[in-house]
Amino acid sequence: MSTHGLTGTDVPTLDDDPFGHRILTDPYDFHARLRDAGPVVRLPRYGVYAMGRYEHVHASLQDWKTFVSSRGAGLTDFKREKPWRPPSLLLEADPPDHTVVRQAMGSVISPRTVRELKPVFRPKAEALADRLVERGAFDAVTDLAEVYPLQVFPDAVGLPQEGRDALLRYGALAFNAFGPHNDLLDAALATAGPVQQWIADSCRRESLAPGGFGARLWEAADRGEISHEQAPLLVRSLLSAGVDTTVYGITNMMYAFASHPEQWERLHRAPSRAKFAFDEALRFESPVQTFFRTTAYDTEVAGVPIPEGSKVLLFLGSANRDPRHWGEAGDRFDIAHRAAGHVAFGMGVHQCVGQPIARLEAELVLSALAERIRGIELDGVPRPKLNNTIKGWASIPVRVTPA
Ligand code: QZP
Repeated sequence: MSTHGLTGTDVPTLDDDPFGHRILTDPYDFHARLRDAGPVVRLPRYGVYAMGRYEHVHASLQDWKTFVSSRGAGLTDFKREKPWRPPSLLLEADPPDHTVVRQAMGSVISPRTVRELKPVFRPKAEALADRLVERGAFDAVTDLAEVYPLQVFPDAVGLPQEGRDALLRYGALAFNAFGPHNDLLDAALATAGPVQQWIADSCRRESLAPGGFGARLWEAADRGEISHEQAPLLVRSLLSAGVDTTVYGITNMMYAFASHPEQWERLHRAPSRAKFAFDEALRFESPVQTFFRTTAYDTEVAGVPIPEGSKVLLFLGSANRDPRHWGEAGDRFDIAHRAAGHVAFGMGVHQCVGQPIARLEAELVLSALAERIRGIELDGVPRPKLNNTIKGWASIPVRVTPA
């Protein structure tokens, strides 16, 4: 670590590449160095600032006036460079514009509308759990985490049947695009054309089945809550943020359990803890590891000056293990932890609006498995899946003992 003078104050500097394969594969040593280096650190490789401690990540997420989203939640500063797609009206917007759109999305995805999905989602989780237990050995990613969300979510949105494989590829593209233009983004861009076309087509009113989240967003436009020009972009937000996030959330939860069999035994004895176990898994290995804000004016965090127009990389996955907040237990997966307050869903005005759907999917899958499975263990070496923003696994072979 070196220090670099900026307006008279020394800002710690780290030369690491947080978007390189090594740190994306196993970020936790880097997180500890980032937190120990200081509350605000410079990453000269990308000309950005970074925060890894819970206190400052949390505070910056709440402070939407200073740390704006309208200049992009990725490395690209929308004020200076052209975004790769028209900006999201939700993610890449600030109040008061954001507030209107968020309200419309929040009325479509409400605790009530999501509660109505439970009887639709539950039997599919139970049927899948039955099949997997029957097999005894399966891949927790390709046979479970990549399967279940796609069995329920596209139908809930009302998407066309044909071409749904574009959803995961679009997610990989969108989440890589928050990072630098590296090999991972290049690989996603190579097949992006038809994927983006399918997404755009699916956001049109004619494509969306009645009664689904997509149609309901168009109805919100009919009621004047949003404009008809905004409706397809809000549907696009569902498709950008609603698939990979839940796939990786279920993936990482299964990884946490497969690598901590004693925690599974506790869950099996009390499957109603599934809800809390999901939060602990999100805290322990956060699917969305990082995203950016941009400073709207010259500011200061913990005495460190940050000039206007700086990109600030917030390490959610690091905040969620920071021993300054969680104690030494922060690095341990323990379903008895009180994981409340984690920032895996963000915090503040942008906190995940789809959260009730994600929770419903994860809890149904986990409780269905917890009731049927007494023991779980790794049955091979898990293979990581690399992405500039979202952390997960390509394969997690497991073996299970039926209850
Ligand atoms: C992605 C959108 C963790 C977030 C970056 C996930 C996300 C949220 C919203 C959108 C995309 O509105 O397109």
